[in-house]
Amino acid sequence: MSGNKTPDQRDSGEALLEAVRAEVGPPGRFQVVLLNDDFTPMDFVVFVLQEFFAMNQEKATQVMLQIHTRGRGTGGVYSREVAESKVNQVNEFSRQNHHPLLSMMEPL
Ligand code: TYC
Repeated sequence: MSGNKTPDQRDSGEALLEAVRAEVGPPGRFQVVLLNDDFTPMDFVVFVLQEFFAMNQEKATQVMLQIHTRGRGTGGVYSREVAESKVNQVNEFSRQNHHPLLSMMEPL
């Protein structure tokens, strides 16, 4: 039973957890960055931002225009695993649709 620990067992469990946390470090946060290019249609980028980054049409249009004018923009910020998955999904979806749109992840 997990709810029946002596005070000493609780102390050693917390100490162990703290030692493990010190070893692995804080959970990382990663931003998924989309890059501008000269060929991907604007409406395709808006669609990607809506489908993979849960933006509404207005927000997706703003972010797409920011990427278009400034060269890059952020789709979202996630754990390492989720950011890796977003990058793979976006790049694969773009490739399947014959567009050069690329995303990458960056640690924050
Ligand atoms: N620059 C592209 C065009 O003029 C549009 C575009 C926006 C492409 C954002 C990629 O991540 C991107 N059609």
